[in-house]
Amino acid sequence: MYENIKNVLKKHRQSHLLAFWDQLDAPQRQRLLAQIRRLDLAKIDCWVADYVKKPASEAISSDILPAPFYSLGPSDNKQKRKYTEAVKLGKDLIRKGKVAAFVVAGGQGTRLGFDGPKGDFPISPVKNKTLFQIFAEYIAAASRKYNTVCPWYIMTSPLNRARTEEIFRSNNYYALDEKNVFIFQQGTMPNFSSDGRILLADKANLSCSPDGHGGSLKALYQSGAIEDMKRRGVEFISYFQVDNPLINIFDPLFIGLHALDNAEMSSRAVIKTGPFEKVGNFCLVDGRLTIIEYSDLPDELAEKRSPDGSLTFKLGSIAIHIINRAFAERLNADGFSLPLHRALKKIPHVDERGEPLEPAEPNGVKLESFVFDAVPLASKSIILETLRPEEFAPTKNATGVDSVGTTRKMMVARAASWLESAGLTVPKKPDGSIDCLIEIAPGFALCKEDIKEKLNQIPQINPGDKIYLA
Ligand code: UD2
Repeated sequence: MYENIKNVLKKHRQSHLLAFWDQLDAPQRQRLLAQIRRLDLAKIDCWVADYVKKPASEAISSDILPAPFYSLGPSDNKQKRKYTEAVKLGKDLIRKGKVAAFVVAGGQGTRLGFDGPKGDFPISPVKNKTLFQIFAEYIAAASRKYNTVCPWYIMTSPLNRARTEEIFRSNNYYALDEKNVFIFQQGTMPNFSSDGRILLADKANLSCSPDGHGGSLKALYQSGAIEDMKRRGVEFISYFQVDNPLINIFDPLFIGLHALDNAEMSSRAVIKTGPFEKVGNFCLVDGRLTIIEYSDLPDELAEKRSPDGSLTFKLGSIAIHIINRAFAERLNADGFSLPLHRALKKIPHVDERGEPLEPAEPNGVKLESFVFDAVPLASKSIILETLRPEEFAPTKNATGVDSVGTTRKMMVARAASWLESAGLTVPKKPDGSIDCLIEIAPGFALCKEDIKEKLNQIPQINPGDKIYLA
């Protein structure tokens, strides 16, 4: 066995993986061999050539146009009827238990200075609820509202699966039924030196990283989540990211339009704040709907303007999708693979003498896939615009843009706008900013329409108040 693997590694120029063999005990040797056996070395040779050794400078097509989309409100009477029909259908599908929630939560809170799964980060403005708790309360409230069971699938990574499970257990699954919460783990990819050698984390273990949120499509299948959905009769997967507490997980209009149009994977969009906002761009590439990440869109296209002065590529992807369960199944049955994206990173590893290295500068390459690269594989795909203040407040950074502070502020602003739309008064400072903290629990209202039924439960709000509506 050992000799055989040694020869195979030599053929693929990865012999160094066994460099410390003589220093390992029997269980370490077994573990290392098991890790090596799981590698698809022929594929890895291609990745090294295509992505690791050269920055993937994929020739970008010259045929790139802005993508068509459904705007916030219907454009004419015909579309108005369609939106009305879609809302009705969407509600019906939720009620019949055909829609599941799916959050990709493999990421850690590192960028927020938080040591743990990002989903455990406390974010709500009054009660300091964590992201996981907010989603759980939303799902519980939607299950009550539609008198159904909305199952929740949670993708973790090897970095945080055990901790995430522990968090859910110790919080009693946030009052959800444990049977309806399915936590699973995504796959990994080996990390490389820039000359294409797989790095060793220590003498007995390969250095690996989560395979990106694109790995979710395989992980859903391999974990048995898809099978579980099938058993429950789930047909639509509502995909969202762990960092966005404003997510409207079950939006009847979005679900209904997707279903009416027989789409396989659809997306929500916001109008970008500027040409280089860090979101994907919705484009038609050679006639196919494609999401091009901000870092990959050539500057001249990013900055291109229409005659009315607006950005030509104005639609930003906020990583909210409806994915048909059958689409995910089909991709897996076809043995699909998504393109890989390369990132130069600081990767701790052991050097050829077995000494641990903690690099101060990027020293290696991580490869990952992006879920939105599955959009062009869908037979049909729609885009529905959404209002940023209603549905998108990503918590990416400790301070500045897309930070803890901006997210909390947007949570208060959305709550205030819902109350104002019901005719209530929210105290403001002379500069127009909101002069109180308001938090609306999902159990109180899932959307602004729900507020109107609760008017008698809302106290008068005075400047400086902290109001929690539950
Ligand atoms: C993502 C999108 C960007 C835009 C933005 C909106 C990419 C490359 N870009 O930016 O276009 O839509 O979000 O907020 O996705 N995750 C895993 N496993 C992994 C990697 C990520 O579960 O291996 C999860 C992570 O926990 C998070 C989400 O995927 O929920 C997005 O990851 P990110 O925060 O790294 O994405 P970002 O900010 O680059």
